[in-house]
Amino acid sequence: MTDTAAIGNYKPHEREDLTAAFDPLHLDKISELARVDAGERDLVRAVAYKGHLPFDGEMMDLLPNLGVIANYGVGYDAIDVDAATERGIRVTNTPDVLNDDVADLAVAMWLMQRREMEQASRWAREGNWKEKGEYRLNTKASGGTAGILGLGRIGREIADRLSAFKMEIHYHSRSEKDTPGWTYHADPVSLAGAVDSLFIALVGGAETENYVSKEVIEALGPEGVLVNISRGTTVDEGALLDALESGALGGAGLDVFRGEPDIDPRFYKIPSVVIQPHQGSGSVATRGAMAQLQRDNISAFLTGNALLTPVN
Ligand code: 8YV
Repeated sequence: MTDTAAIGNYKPHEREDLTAAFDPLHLDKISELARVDAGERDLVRAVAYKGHLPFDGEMMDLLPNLGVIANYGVGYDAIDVDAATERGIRVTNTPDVLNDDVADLAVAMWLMQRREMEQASRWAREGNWKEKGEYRLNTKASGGTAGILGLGRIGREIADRLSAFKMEIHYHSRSEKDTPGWTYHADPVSLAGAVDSLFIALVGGAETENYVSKEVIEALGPEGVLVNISRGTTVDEGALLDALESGALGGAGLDVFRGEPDIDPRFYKIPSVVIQPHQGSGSVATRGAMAQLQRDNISAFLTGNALLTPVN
């Protein structure tokens, strides 16, 4: 019997660390909660949550003594925070520790797409270099104009990296920031029209659903590239696929998709798209830091101390 539940697709070593810290009840999916004995559910005060399946008020009501949901991840769009707040449940996330990895992956996908690195690598492995000579010419990456959609912590890390690539930085955010030399745009279409590379670093959830609309994609245009490391829900994916297939958009680097991992198979057939399996934060070091921060938030709650990274 335990006061903690670990819910989600944890890796074996993460499970072991959670077991050593809290000896929690382990569930792979939130839907399994309903099958847990009510007496056992009544004891749960803390949930270590991982994954993107919705954790809504109905699920929270299955845990009448729940006090904290500690999310493994900076994005907590899977958790209904309003429902949690109404029930007096605290929510925490894992900000900052993943900024470097996610920004690195954004820039890497951008370079891969512009320089056709995936195709060029395959082409060399298939023996074409020796047989046919030089690989075909492709698109220069450095020295252009970059747009950052959502200038939060990760957006800034991307912009800082792109500055080192001699890019002119433009951005759109909820408010104008104190960023000398960077150009603010009051709306996303204006931003997309001013740049050749657009990086999406928005929060997920209802407020940003389809924020990258058909108009934004069209404004980016046939020479443009769209990079998304936030959430698939931020993009009108049907419009994105249509634009990529017709050449109305030059290319994309995508780490996130609607319905992932069961993504739209149309993506697999488009050579101008770099696909990554939502691995932005996926280095050993960063995932270790995220898991540690999640456990530290739970420990703080259970010992009556201030939460380290509260959301509500
Ligand atoms: C996931 C993420 O948490 O932090 C986020 O918001 O999307 C990722 O780091 C990770 O894939 C585990 O689900």
